[in-house]
Amino acid sequence: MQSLLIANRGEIAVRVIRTCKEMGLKTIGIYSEADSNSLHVKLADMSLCIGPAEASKSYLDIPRIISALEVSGGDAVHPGYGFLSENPKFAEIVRASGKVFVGPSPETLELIGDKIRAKEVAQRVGLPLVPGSEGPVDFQGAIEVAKKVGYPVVIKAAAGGGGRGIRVVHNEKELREKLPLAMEEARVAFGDPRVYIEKYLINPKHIEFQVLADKYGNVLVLGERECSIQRRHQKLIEEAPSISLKEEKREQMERLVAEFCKEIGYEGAGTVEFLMDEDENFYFMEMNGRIQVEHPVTEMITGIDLIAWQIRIAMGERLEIGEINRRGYAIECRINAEDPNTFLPSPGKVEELYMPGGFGVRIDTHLYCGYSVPPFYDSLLAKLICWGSTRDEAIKRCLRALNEFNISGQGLKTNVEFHKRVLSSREFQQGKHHIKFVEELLL
Ligand code: MV4
Repeated sequence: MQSLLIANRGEIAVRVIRTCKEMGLKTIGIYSEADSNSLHVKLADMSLCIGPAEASKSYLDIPRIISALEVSGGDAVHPGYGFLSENPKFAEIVRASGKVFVGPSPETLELIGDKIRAKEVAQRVGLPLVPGSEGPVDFQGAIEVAKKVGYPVVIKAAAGGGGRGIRVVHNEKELREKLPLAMEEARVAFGDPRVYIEKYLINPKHIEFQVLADKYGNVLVLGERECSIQRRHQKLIEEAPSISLKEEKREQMERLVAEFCKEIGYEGAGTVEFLMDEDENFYFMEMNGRIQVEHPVTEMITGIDLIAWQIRIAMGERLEIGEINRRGYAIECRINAEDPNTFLPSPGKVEELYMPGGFGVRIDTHLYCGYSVPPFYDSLLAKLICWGSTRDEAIKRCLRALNEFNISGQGLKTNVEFHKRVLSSREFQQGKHHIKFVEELLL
């Protein structure tokens, strides 16, 4: 492999390009008409404009991306996160073009995209599940299951995930009303009306395990990340390790996660997602077959470049990382272009930019002074990742770094102040936060 096309934009395109350069790979960028001034276009060895601003006609348009791959002569595609990263058809077409897809096989993507099939595998390897339906439910089945496990319950679309296609219901009347709507919604959104039922857990934590798996059945679990600070399924702060998890439990979960990955023939970097209740009970939710936004917190405590390993695995290299030494704590704050009051996106031109630095501070961003943040894509501007030898040190370093941040320009607003508020809160500092914390904080 000599060259790699990055089928993405923003900070993750920059992140992938940086590692490629260190590995001696030629980088090919693609961009929409709204992104011609993007940093990834400036950093890539060559770039191709693939279409207009709308993602459906550029970053989500498979034929246009495959054409760019052919024209540029790239050997491989890195999909980043979002866009086509977990699309089995895209992975299949890249493979059929004789190119390397940096990620799991189309078959594996298909499997984990079906949350019902993924849960069946999880059950088989002994991962704990939330009490609920076994497989998809019809109207009568749903009512029976809900009666058995008790309300509230959650209706989830088999083809959903990441918070898409989920609905909480509190009693039988509401279930009878919402179930047909949920099925219809799932059919329209995903072309798959199947739904399943789970008991709704109250105020759990979101904990996910990072894995790397090669083509030869070797699986490495690189510990967990806690991602409970979120709003409307958009994560805002992530950290590793979780302070709510004892070493024995961590090791037990890592063994089960490795079994799960072996069972599905997983290849590449992936994340297995759980909810955890106050008694350290884990419940399998889903697997994500991509690199995630929050991967740097794992990199910061393990010293392992996850993007480099994604690429090496795709090239057929063996996972040869002996003992992984984990050290200290890392916290990531997602700096978004959004109004601090309404949380609505507030893109604009970056006129002043000062970014923090110093010991234990990492920033992954595509921003530069004079760059105009386009309104067409997600509002992530930068990720501030701080390391500390203790969690308290990591929190203090994050707060210090946030105080140094200055991103300003016409119309541009950020959530820097929000992060200071969360990191200063007693709940976060004591590790008592859960997935409903931000909602409660804003009340
Ligand atoms: C749940 C739940 C409570 N009980 N399942 C949303 C995203 C998807 N991966 C799983 N989700 C949830 N599933 C049961 N049985 C609560 C959520 C949930 C959530 C999970 C993780 C992070 C943020 C969340 C926000 C709202 C709901």
